[in-house]
Amino acid sequence: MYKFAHITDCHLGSWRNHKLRELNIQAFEKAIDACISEKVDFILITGDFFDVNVPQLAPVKRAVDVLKKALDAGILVYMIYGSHDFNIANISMIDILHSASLFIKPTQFVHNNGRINLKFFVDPKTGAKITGISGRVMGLDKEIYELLDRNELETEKGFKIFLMHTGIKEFMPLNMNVPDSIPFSELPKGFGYYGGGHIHKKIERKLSPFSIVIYPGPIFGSTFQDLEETANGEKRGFYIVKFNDKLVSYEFIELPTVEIISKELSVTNLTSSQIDDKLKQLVNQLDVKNKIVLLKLKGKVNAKIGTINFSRRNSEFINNGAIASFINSTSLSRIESKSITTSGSDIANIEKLVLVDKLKDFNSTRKVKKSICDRFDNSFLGKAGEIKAISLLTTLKLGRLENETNLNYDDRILAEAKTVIFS
Ligand SMILES: [Mn+2]
Repeated sequence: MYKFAHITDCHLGSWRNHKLRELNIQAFEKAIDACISEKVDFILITGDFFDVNVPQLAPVKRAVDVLKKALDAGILVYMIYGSHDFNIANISMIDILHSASLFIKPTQFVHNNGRINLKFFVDPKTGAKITGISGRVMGLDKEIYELLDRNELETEKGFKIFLMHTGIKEFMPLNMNVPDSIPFSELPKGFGYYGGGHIHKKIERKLSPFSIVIYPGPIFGSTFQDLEETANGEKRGFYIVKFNDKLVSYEFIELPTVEIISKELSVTNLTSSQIDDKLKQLVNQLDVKNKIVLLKLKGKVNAKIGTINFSRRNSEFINNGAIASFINSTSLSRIESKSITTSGSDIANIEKLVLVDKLKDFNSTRKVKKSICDRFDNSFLGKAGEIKAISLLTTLKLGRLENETNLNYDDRILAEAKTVIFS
């Protein structure tokens, strides 16, 4: 009897918050350590190994160290790419790891009379026959599925594994919208194991006693939504699967994670200070020590959302021992948001008119010292405010540099925006 592990959607390097980034990498390290102590024969990774195609080097080094550890223990890693891993125009970090033979990419195919023939990679130790299709940005892998010569794959003998980084329409959870999923009919039949990535949820679908489709879901998660779902009971981990010439058994290995407090606050009809009072109350009430705090504000409010000091409340949660705190106000809307009608000669002119109009009802009504109010007014109202608003808008419109990661881009724009605001 043999066994393999199936890990997916590691998104290494994700999270700007360094504690969350660390927890994510640790989850991967724990998963590989478990594979080594369980003495699995090989490991499958089904894409989104990194969060961006050129990640920061610190997480890359950690990833390389861990992959090397598995190789040194005699465990081969088979990996397909996910939509996050690469960029069609450039060389990606994952390509460099592949060039260094840290993993095998079982996705070779040839075009043959308008059809696509996928090659099997035979695992030297177990004889398992592995093939797969990498995920493509914007679901461009769909074309490969459509042209696939399934018959050739289906007649191959042995224990066969198919790796994919795409959803399968029929098997997606009802509440999930995965627009670029493929129909199950596009997959070759008769494989012992279909290993999926891309879907950030754990899905098991038994097709017959000796055939199963499994999406392990991410090892930790890379978005707020992922963490929200973890808080609501979604388990995070990976699979260990046993087989001989057929599928024998499969087991989900949960990776322990930190506790997440996820709350939705309905703040309909409240004013800014009433919303802030609610938040202060939570700061005092909740035991957040070593937990992640996710607060989502919902409703139509009477408030100027911009005047609520969310970052202050976030830091208070952190001071009380939270690992990370996020107050999400993107679902809030104003009861009567005033619309502005204007006309101008070009975009820049219209933007300027809108900003000037908006600035008219902008003032420092907060309960702070007069000297601070005066400084604020001198800097943000009237002509000075107009210039600041326009240059801030210009800064926020700056594009990403070639090969700049999301993280570096965000940091640069934030730094430039701060310079505009505080100059
Ligand atoms: Mn993913």
